Amino acid sequence: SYIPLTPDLLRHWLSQHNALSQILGGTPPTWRIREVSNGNLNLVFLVDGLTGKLCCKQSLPHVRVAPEWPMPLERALYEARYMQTIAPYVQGLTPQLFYYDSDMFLLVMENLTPHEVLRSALIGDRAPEGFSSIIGRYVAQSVHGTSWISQPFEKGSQLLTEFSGNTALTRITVDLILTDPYRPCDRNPKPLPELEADIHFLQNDPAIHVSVNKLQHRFLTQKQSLLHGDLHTGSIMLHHSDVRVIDGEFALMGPIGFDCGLYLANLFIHALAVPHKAHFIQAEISAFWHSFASHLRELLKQSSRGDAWSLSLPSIDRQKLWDEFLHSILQDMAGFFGLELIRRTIGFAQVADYTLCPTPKAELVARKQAVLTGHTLIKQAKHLHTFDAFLNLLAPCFKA
Ligand code: SR1
Ligand code: MG
Repeated sequence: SYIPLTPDLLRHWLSQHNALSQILGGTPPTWRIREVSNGNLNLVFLVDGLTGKLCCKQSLPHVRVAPEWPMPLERALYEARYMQTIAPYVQGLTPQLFYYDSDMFLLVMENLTPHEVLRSALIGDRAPEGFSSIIGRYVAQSVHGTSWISQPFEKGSQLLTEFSGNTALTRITVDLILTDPYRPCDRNPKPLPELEADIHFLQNDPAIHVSVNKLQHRFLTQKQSLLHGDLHTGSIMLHHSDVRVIDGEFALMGPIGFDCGLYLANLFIHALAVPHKAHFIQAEISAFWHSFASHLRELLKQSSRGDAWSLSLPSIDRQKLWDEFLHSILQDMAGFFGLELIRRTIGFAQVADYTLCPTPKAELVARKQAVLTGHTLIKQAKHLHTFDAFLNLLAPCFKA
């Protein structure tokens, strides 16, 4: 039965699991076990043995960084399901899952040392160019493989069933990303005094509330594909060109643009915090979209098993269908990008990138740009027709 692990309890648990003990090699007392939890929610341990190593991740019955906030344990089950579901499509871009214990809510997976979390690599200026092309491919492959276009509708219905119970983490997203920043809420941290007017505006502007309401509705109703659901720069690890997406516990069926928008917004915040890296980040943002769009088009070309888009079309009409699909993803991406920018700047779960600002004044400028750009994107998303138009809305920050 469930008990939160300590290094010694984990040592004992691993010693009871032959296949895992064999990966580690040597005897249990020789295993080096370190707790390295640094996300908001879970316990994470790295285990080094004589011949192999493992990463063990366990749910806690509360939010790790806010113990007074209870949280159901089942998120580990959804993470395991997500990893198993998308592994066949994404060709090695996730860690290997070795074992899931449904009583302990414990995942045992590939230990990715010497990989580094992308956010830390960006902060330490160690991220190599071009990682976003790989993320673009990952999103294209994972959302295409789990869509209604690539598989019989019975499989899509099964995914809806398997992931619709992930309500506790979807509730976090609904509250933290789609609602709290736009209303007074105890979870929102006390803002810098100079941001109070910007926040007051966000919380009282009916025009932005109309757009946010529409994005809430799209998030909850557009069950296009299986999403990662929390694809930010802390959910990616890399070592040179080996890039892996981790932490799929927020997985749900939803609008494809949500994964795209969250990822790009987190990259963009890095550029706001470190303006001299604006060109590097702008290139990554473009690389993501071009890779995503070209991989998705290629996969759509090969799709033949879906019950959506099952009728053959003359080439010109097929192209038009794909253009319209990408266009709607672009618009969703822009809207969710705006929401993510705002919540990471004024909401409960902020990001470490802002600590790179050299002075309080520079941090204020970066945060104001994030709120303003987020606001603009949320309102303008529905009017965007091209990726260049999306980039143009970011351009004032890249030029600053
Ligand atoms: C209470 S959890 C806060 C945030 O951490 C996760 O990584 C998600 O981004 C969530 O919104
Ligand atoms: Mg996470």
